[in-house]
Amino acid sequence: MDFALTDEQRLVSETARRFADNEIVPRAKENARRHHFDTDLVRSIAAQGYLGAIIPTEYGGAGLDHATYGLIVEEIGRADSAMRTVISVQTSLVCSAILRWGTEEQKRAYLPRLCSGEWLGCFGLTEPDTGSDAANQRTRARRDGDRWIINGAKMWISMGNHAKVALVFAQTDPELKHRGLACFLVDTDQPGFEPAAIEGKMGLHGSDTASIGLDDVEATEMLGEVGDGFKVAMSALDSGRFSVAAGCVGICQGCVDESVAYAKEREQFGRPIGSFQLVQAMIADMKVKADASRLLVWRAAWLKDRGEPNTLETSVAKLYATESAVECANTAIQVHGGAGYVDDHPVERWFRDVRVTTLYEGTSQIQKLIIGRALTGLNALVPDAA
Ligand code: COS
Repeated sequence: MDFALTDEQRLVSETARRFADNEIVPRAKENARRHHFDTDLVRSIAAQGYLGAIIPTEYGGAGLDHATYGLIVEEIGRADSAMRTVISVQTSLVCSAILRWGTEEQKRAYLPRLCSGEWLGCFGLTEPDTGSDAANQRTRARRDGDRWIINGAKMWISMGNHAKVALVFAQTDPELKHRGLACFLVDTDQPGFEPAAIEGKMGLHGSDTASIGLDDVEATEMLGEVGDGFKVAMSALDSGRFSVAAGCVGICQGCVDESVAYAKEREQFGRPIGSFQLVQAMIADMKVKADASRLLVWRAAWLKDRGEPNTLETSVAKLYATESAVECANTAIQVHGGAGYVDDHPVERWFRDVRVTTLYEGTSQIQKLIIGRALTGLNALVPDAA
């Protein structure tokens, strides 16, 4: 499908594929087995420029377009969703929010350090009791002279144990509902910022996922103004959801490639299982899902690069690519039979890792709600519009 790519995009994609095969794939299985968040590997990814791919060069990024970014994320996503999650959070959620909402001073202070990997960032939106209803933040912020004091808790925060800077969303005035939210830039290196690793995850074992207690945490900076917090979160998620979708294209494609290779090699009834039409049908289903997902990701990228509204198209891509990747990982295990049930083949890890993609950065149901609202113009959460 690379007929649509420029020479530069093809080169970046091939380079990312080589990097992923040489540096990430050999470590992914062991990191998952050991539940190890591989900070050395994160540094290598940063050295490739992948943490700041879509950030302008003047702020330490690589200055690439979204289409090229999507190609990089596809390759990293195929290699290891845990490392793809690092890129999604660092680049799409944290850096893109600072780029869009930060002052010039904030951009110069934060972006070069985040793009280079000197600092990791995390995105503190979700709470123990606040998931899909993101506007209903329980975390509170009160002004105290020049600073803000934040109290509350965050949940399911990727890189929460390793981040130096946290975007913390908090309510400044509950009466104002989503218009009272603010997005604070929080230095995690202070008393009261208390992350704890979440144990027992189904997948993403090579990823750092934390719950965070916030006990009189101080902040002196925010992105935008008081009241902009919800829009900061939603616009960042427009980028985050894009990157999750692109990573899932990589998983779909990986499932096709691994299944074809295995089906040509594995013999039953005296011939390669790939010669049986029922196996070919499974491979064909995965191929269609991989190609369709990729085209939806490219459409969203194309709109983003033209500066056009793309929330609807991003949600379509996220919904389709994540659901497709879940189905492809399941099907790829079926093609591999018993061999797919152990981690000798990547399909086992993909199956466990991919399950979260229809949950995080907005569940599939939330994507359908966004799509449905956009098409009908009706919003059941506003009483008189239902
Ligand atoms: N970009 C910028 N602004 C946006 C936006 C976007 N993509 N989407 C909505 N907004 C704005 C709206 O324009 C509206 O602005 P006004 O106050 O000026 O009217 C405001 O935000 C509120 O929007 P809306 O009424 O749609 O908010 P809802 O409370 O109904 O919530 C959903 C919308 C459900 C879509 C939102 O809460 C959501 O995405 N939930 C899922 C959260 C999520 O993905 N969590 C996972 C985090 S893992 S990192």
